[in-house]
Amino acid sequence: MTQSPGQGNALDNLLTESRTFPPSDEFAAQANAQPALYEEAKADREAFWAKQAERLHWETKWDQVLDWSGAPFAKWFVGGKLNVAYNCVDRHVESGHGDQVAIHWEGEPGDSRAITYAELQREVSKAANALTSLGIGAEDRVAIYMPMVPEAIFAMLACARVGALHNVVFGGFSAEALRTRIQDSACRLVITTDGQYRRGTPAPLKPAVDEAVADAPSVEKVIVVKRTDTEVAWTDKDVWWHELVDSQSDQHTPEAFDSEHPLFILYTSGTTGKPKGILHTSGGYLTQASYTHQNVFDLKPDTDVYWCTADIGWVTGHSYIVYGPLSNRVTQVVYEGTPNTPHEGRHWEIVQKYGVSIYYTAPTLIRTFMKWGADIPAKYDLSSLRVLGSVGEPINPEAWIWYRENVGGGKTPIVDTWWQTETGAIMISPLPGVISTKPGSAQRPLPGIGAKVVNDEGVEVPAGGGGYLVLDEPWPSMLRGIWGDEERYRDTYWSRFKDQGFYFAGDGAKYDADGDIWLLGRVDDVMNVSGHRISTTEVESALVSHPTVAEAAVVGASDDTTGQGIVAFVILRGGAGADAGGADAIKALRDHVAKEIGPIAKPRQIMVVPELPKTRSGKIMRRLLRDVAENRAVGDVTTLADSSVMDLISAGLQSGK
Ligand code: 6R9
Repeated sequence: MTQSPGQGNALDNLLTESRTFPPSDEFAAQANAQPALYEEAKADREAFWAKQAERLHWETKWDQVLDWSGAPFAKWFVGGKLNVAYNCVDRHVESGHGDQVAIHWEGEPGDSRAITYAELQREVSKAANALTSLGIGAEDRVAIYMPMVPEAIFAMLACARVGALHNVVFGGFSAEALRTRIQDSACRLVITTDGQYRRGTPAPLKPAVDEAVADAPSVEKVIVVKRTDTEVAWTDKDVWWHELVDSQSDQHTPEAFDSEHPLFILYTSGTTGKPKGILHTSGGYLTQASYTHQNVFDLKPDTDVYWCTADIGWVTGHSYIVYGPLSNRVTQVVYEGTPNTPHEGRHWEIVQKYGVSIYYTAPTLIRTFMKWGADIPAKYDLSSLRVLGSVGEPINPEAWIWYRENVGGGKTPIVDTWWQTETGAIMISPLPGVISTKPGSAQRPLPGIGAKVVNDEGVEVPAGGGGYLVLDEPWPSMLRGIWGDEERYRDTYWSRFKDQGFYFAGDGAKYDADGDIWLLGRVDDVMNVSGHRISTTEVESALVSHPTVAEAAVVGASDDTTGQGIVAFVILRGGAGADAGGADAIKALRDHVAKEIGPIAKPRQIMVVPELPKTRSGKIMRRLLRDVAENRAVGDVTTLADSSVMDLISAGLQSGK
């Protein structure tokens, strides 16, 4: 990376990442998305979305594309009726693709199962009949607390089929987290497993359900899938999946529901302690999930093998494992386990085994792969890969390049997809085959989507300027509110730019000279050092571009002189410990950041640590690092994937002193 001559603002210097990767002629010629898509959407947005909705089967066609008269509560495809599960399963069987594999399921211990669309239809029908037999129907809420087993997907689709709302709770969450999520949406049913595999060993899961349900009187029944054959306590609410579901008829006639019929609630954390139940509905959600999946990943249902490594506990699993892909008649891999069980090449072994052609993962995992070394993917045949995706956080250019070179064979387009639980589907991303990709930038809103970077007053900033990301047009898969809390919905997303009517995403962003959008992390992660706005992500990116650094997390710690000071936590490559972080090494890193961004971004302090605190979805918990940086007692660690990490960090720092 070279530096451009001083432009006054430290941020500008990072945006000198100027490498671009145009699509090959060959890719462009066969791409689903063509440049005209942008023009078409611009000419008439509603007509564009109406055309996209035609990709689905509607029992009754809508009579109005968008009703925004009750803003900020949107109604899309008003008057239309459809069944979401029918669109994801049955219609593919009816069009003659019953024998196509829908899911290549790979269990952590090495067991596997290929599920065709015909089989998926039978499994989902049986599960839907089971729900009906328990009296579960339209508008009822069902909590799903399961590892990545096929029954989790059957359960989600069965809910959709009978019009019940699923509330999927990540299997790594605690009993307490499960209880609050069940209580808030008053679930009548919980679907779970006896246990789940965690790094090669079965761990019990049902005890957490027992604990949660003991305090959640709305729950009438608990369906338990046998996965690990772990001994479980049994209550009179419990029923085995294999006893209840397997005895049902595999025939079930789906009922068409209103386009705005609620499809699911998914809880996500906000700025307060109480998680927000994000509500999504049917027709608009499925339209955008389907459209984005087909165009952003260039899916060819007859030839591609797609793999999204997310868990169904997160929105990425909802939109890009279940609804988008299945509505597009995908053949996909679903993997139950962790990426290093039983070895660090597990993902590449799976890519090779199934000939995966589209692979979608998170930057945190890419950086972990970097840490493990390029020699690991090099041992496998990854030549089937043709599109790579990234989601969840900004991807630093170094990780992007590493991903392209070492996973994508130096040829695959990488789609950096920006979106949120709230947006339901991808909003900002390059379209492969159309846009020259640029490492580190999500680039531009998809056709049909309105997104801008604005300043404090809500005025769009010029090229080169930074500010807040807003969405200035309603979109089909937008959230329809926060479950049971209309006021919080209005406050959180619609009050910041009330006059302009913009949706406030909570992310900082910037335009580069080409007008491409760079996401700079959550606004609360933006530091202010001597009046300069510097994103934690930018400094992290600079640190990670140094050859000795494997991973970095940066926080703004309060500073008497500068307002905030930059404190960096780094993991060195090859697992080098704190002793490798001598004064010279630290100085080299500080100088490197100064060179990459500017002296203003030089960390006040750099600490070498063995691990970083991450949530179960892989997001770094900067709040905890800020506690360390500001010499406070470390706060609540219950949402960490591994709560002992903070002890490791503190111990390492003590001994390093
Ligand atoms: C899909 C998902 C949403 C937040 C979002 C932003 C960050 C997601 C990103 C990205 C930069 C990307 N984020 N994708 N930041 N580039 N490509 O992750 O949903 O869990 O709700 O998180 O994640 O900060 O606001 P969710």
